[in-house]
Amino acid sequence: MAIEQTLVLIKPDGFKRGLTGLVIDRLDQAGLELIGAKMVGVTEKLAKEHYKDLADKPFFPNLIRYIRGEFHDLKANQVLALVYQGEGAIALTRKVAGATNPEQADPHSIRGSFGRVTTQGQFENVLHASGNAADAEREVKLWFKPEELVSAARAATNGKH
Ligand code: IDP
Ligand code: MG
Repeated sequence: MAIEQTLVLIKPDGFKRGLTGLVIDRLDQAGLELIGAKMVGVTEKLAKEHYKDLADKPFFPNLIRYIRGEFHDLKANQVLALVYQGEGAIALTRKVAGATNPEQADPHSIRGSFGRVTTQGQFENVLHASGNAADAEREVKLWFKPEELVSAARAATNGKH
């Protein structure tokens, strides 16, 4: 299996409910390597670009509000963006995360254990995990500069530091 990189976001519900450490721990336990991490203020532009494939869905406007922290009283810079690397990292991260709808997710997955469907029908599912290789490549580039990733930094200094 190929070494892949994948984007994980701790969504505002996960951040607000104190699940950041649990998500990182589960991904560590799965054997994934953390190669990038930063707190990000999610602008409307970034949110819409990230979710552009869902722009025609009825839940899109609320999805943009959700990822920007508007339902969780979050200030700026409160989404934690992470990049994980490893063999089959994309599918492995999706498995640890669980299915999109928390009500249908494996109860042992993060979303199955801690996600919820709100009375407005929004899926609050704790984390984002890239869906496939094309999405992962696009999303890692959208959220991180190459030099913000450990592997790139290591290559750039040629092992001298
Ligand atoms: P994913 O996050 O598992 O890849 P996507 O289909 O890419 O799922 O949808 C992105 C996000 O949009 C989901 O994580 C969830 O927060 C929200 N979402 C997806 N489908 C629905 C829906 O049918 N109702 C409400 N929210 C949804
Ligand atoms: Mg997706």
